[in-house]
Amino acid sequence: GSQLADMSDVPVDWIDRHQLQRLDQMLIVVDENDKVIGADTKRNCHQNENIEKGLLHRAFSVVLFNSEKKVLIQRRADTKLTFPGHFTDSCSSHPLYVPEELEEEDAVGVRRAALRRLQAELGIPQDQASLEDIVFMTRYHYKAKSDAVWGEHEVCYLLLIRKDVEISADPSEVMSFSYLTREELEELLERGTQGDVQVTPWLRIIVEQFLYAWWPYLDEVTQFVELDKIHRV
Ligand code: DMA
Ligand code: MN
Repeated sequence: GSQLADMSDVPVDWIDRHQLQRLDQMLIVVDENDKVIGADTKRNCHQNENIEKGLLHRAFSVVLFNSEKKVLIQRRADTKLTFPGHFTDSCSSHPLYVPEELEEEDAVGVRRAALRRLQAELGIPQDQASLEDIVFMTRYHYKAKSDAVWGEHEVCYLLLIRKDVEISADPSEVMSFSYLTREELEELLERGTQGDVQVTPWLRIIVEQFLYAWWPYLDEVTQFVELDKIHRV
């Protein structure tokens, strides 16, 4: 009946071509101490079947504050493979298994990857954010399912930027974005808890485990830098 007619309207390739192509990118496979042990595709790294066997990859999250000390929050595009339509941090992704992004001295490889994605996802012009603007704060190790097939299992580098930038977001990555005060972010997480909106598990981790503590001290935030620690969350 009408059920079948409705089904035929659902596009089979609901994941857009852009996201599909990105599934072949090679990510950095690490052990629980963030030591590089190999490479695997974005596709394999994000399948729960592999994650359950222990597959773990390197990732980063950028938290960008503007000069008013508001934080940039984005809503993921509906075409994202994992956590579509969820509210999340300013910009998250993965360093690739290429020499420039594998370089570990001063976390420069991860910071290069962050710059690459800030430009691609948020359209931040090259002259408005540089490697020096990106502060590596700490790492956390977490696992989270998106649905029955896809999920995350990462050692994630938490990166901080304080800068006023121009944004022209790529709609195939980002549905919308806004700058929130601490109170507004708290409210967003509460709406997430109530089930009114969807919030990525890593946004909640970042805010509850780190940002609430750092926010009052943003001008002296380097006191919270932990170069060797990996938080297990
Ligand atoms: C992956 O983010 C990284 C974290 C910290 C979850 P993502 O799914 O936004 O990556 P990408 O934009 O590369 O698809
Ligand atoms: Mn990932």
